[in-house]
Amino acid sequence: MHRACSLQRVIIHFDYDCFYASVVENENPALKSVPLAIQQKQIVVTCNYEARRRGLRKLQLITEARKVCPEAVIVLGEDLTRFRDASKDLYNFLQQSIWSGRAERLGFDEVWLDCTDMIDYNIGLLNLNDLSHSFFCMNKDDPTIGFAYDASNVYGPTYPSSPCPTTVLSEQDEELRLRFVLGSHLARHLRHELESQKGYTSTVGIAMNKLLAKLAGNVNKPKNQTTILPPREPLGDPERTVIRFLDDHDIGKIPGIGFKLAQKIRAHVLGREAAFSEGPTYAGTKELVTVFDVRSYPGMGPKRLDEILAGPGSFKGIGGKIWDLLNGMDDAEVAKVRRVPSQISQEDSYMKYLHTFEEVKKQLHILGERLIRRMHMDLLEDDDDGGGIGDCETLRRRWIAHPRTLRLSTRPRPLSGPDGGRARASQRISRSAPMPNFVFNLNETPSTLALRLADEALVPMFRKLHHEQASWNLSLINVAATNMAETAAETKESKGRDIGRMFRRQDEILKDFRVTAPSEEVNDTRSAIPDRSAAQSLDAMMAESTSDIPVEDDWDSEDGKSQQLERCEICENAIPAFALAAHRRYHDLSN
Ligand code: DGT
Ligand code: MG
Repeated sequence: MHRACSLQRVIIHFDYDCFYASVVENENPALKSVPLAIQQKQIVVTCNYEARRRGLRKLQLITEARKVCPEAVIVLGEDLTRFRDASKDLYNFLQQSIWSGRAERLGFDEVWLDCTDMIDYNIGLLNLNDLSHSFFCMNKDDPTIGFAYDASNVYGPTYPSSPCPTTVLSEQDEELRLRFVLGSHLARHLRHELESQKGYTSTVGIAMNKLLAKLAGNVNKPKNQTTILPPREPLGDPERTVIRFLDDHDIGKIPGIGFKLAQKIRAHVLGREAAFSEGPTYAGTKELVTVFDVRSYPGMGPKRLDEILAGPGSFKGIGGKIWDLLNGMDDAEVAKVRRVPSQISQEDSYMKYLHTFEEVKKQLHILGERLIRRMHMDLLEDDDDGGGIGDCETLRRRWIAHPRTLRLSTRPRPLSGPDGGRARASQRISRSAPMPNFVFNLNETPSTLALRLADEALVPMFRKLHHEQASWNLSLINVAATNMAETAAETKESKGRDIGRMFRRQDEILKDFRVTAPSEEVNDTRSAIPDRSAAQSLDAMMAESTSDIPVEDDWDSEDGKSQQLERCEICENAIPAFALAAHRRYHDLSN
């Protein structure tokens, strides 16, 4: 029953073309015609297509890139704010264009949309006698909103690229084909809207599930789309399109099969460990082991995969799950749009010691200010009510959620091993406290609020985490706003407490009594970041660059989720965050 339903789904996957470079180009259109590379640490994380034409590649060392294309414009992209903001804007645009509320992001530049309901509705509107003059309705409440299209033909490239003349589609596959014809036109429309309204081109895949939609997009890059068409049945038939499509892929390229799983499968098929290609960044495999190689390996199936993949980190039924993926089956739903992020965090990494207390405090202020700015971007919305007070921009905005907890995490740099070599990266330690209410005050600048946040909350938290008086050897500091309390109930009708309004009212009452200080000089936060350019070995640099460039999860970096440690204020031991409450009870009992 469930599988039958999932066969009907129409999923569209977006991958924005050379995303970071496009963000920079959109800020400065003159860069569109020149080779442009975006640098993080010592790596080109992406480059535009003009640069790619001249031999630049993603994840190339900057030194190499300068040799290959000395004329390339290299822009520093370590501050992710502009990319995050653009990503959020594009995501909002896409999710508002569809009906299902199912729009899921992956990183900053990929989005899946579940368009099944729109396709269902528009199939119902078709005049089967005149498919070439169809109209795709984008708004059920207003039948004039939408676009004209030719439903007798798929738009853009397809897989297979042309139908096999001998294949006769079953009635069910004919129906499916029509659904994907409509999906292909909807994808074209959304791509074009994204380009004309937002200035971003994208590469799109249209298929019946998330796995296939993502892989389909890779077939024709950039600025293009690919639709996977029937025949899709019968299951297990090698002529099935999906099987043929997947069979050529390297096993490691299948979403859901991570690096370690792929290595285990490769080792089983090859009968030995698969060799790696040497490289400073992602070490790809030298040896291609395709989905076909695995599927057709004697005795291969869910049970055998269970045996191969057993071990730490594997879950019950992993073999069946991976076997499904190898057969193009993926029942995973496209996640629903979330109104607010689960948490917001800002972090920076440091190459050098933070020697003095003033340096630490400055970093906490910088990160605090960035955090407050992000909270404004992600957690404020226009207040229709207007509040009726003043005409200042900030006064017309209100909080849609309040983070209740402020968390400070640091990552002490590991000591060198006995042989003098670098030890593996150490874990983060963190400390949480209630978020002070004053950060929700919209009448103060983020910089002013951040000074207070640093003085009154972050510095005391830092002191509790680190007892040394000076020369802190930290590789990272992260400040986070967590434990979101949504204020969905705080509508005009609601009786809930709206901290933003409370400050506004207070501001109105106090305005005649306020003494205004001369505006404070706001530092350029970027220049305050400790000097990263100090001479260091390439090895050290790469170790930093691979581990410290934030992983983009949610709208934030959060690579320390796995094992947060907090310091017990009584015995000073580092305790896993989840166990801290129980640990405190232990102290209570022993008193
Ligand atoms: P594309 O999709 O091939 O046209 O090019 P991009 O630049 O959109 O590349 P994509 O989709 O793989 O990644 C999206 C952005 O994420 C990209 O603009 C830069 C960043 N990014 C990708 N891979 C890495 C990585 O390994 N490390 C870091 N720090 N950033 C990365
Ligand atoms: Mg991309």
